[in-house]
Amino acid sequence: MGLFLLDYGAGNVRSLANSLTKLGYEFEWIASVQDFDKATRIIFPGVGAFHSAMQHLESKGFLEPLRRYIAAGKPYFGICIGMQVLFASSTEHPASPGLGVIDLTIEKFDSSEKSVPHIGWNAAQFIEPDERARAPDVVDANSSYYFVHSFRAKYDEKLPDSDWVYTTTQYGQEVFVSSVRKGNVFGTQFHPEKSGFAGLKLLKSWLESDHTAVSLFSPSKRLPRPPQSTHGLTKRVIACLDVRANDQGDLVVTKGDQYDVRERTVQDNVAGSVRNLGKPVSLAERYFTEGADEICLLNITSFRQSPLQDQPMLAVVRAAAETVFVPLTIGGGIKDSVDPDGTKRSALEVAGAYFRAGADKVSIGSEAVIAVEALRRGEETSNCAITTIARVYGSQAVVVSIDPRRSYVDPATYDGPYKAELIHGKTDGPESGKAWWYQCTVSGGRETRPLSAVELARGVEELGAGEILLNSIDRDGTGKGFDLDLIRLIRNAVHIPLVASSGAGAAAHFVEVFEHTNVEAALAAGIFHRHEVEIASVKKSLEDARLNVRIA
Ligand code: 1PR
Repeated sequence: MGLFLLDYGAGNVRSLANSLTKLGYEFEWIASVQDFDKATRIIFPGVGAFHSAMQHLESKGFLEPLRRYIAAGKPYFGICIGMQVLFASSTEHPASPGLGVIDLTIEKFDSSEKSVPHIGWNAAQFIEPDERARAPDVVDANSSYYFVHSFRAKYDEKLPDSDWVYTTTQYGQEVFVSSVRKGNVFGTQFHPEKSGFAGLKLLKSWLESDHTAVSLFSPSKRLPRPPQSTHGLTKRVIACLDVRANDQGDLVVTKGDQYDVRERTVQDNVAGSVRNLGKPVSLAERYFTEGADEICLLNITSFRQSPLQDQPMLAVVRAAAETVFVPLTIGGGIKDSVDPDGTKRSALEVAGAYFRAGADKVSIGSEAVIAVEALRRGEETSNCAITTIARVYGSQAVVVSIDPRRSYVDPATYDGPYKAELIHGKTDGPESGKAWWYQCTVSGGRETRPLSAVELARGVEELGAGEILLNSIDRDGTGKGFDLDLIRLIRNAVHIPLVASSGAGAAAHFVEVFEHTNVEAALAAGIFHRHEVEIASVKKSLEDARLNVRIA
């Protein structure tokens, strides 16, 4: 089979390549205009921004060959931006038209009633009830697929080109086009290469389907699809791996108590060796098979060296991406840096190396604090890591990891800048009479900064971050449950998705955080590493509590 992949150098295309290898398919990359003639199937795994995708196609001279390839009736499968480029235009960049195969427009989600980007696992519904009887089955309406995007084509059955719509999905109160299909052309807004076994199955069905038969299928009757009272987006359960070198120089997964990752001697509480809870790649694979919706790898001592010199971490990502087919977030050391030989590396370059290795999102910690401090001083921030990476790869690829610590004050006398953010201990609890605000830290909690977590969250949203990973140094490793006060405070401050982290000690804590705060995801480390709670039992508890989850 002349299967070719179209890559324009932005974002994680390795995961699709890994999925195809896993399925036993051989493929080539489109390298020249002539390859369009050789190809009998093309997959375009578009990632990043609509404009950069179109610009790259144009600068490489691929626009016309791609148009001709599609017009010739040869099979094309566009993923995410690879689907969006089929449309006439996108409000993401009005000056940059799309291929115009589908005469509909891509617009931004409305963020007034929900977090944007739309990140997570959602369902895809066939637009016609009898669709499966008439066309070869590619999408499975009973599966969840992984979405990560801020722009979408709103579904409107009255528009003429709506006969392209194959499935729709609901997010908040908006129903949008989650896949298109007509003749030789298929496209999904979601990422099959990141949708676990359901995604692998979809890829296999498309690769095996007889596209000449599909050409005969051109439905004309489109049904209205009014929004239902609830959408199908599931709450995500994330496993986090804190990675660092141990005293022998091996890269291990470790886990701290309030960020202290060294064993303590019982007698005199002296710091011992770095806790070793396993190997990063095999643990990541374990969490994928156990049903984690996402996996997060944090290089927790990244501040000590240049990340691009830190080859072992890139190798970990590369190896993990070969066996993990759910999203991978990589954090630690995403910043401008200088190699020992004097070579300058921009944060964008560092992030690019991780995306090419197989990461879907990068997580920025210390640099985000520095950037928001600069923003508050009124300085130029357009070149900060968050903004530059979001510009090229899309804001959905940029997570900010916040490491706040409670800063206690006397509630009777405190008159500082964070008065409006103060949390007062419950009168019947151990913190009765106390009050605190949440202070930002950098370098893994080693240094506190004069900035509150609320200010940081608002600042990073303004700079272009697409998600917040909200840790709590006070709760980390304690098993006391998530810090709901902190989570509510940040939830009310921003419109981007929020991942609650630190303190999970039982499946019930996940139920609690989802029932009492409006977060999109919750993350744990220690309980999963130590087999105290399995991911499946967390999902079961959430299901029992009638929360929407993906059962792998
Ligand atoms: O500052 O951009 O280089 O990023 C460094 C990253 O490393 C940040 O995301 C920072 O949170 C993380 N980090 C640095 N030091 C530590 C440490 O533990 N000593 N780990 C550290 C942060 C916290 C969570 C943890 C949850 C859940 N880890 O990610 O996994 O608290 O734990 P639990 O379920 O066991 O309670 P940069």
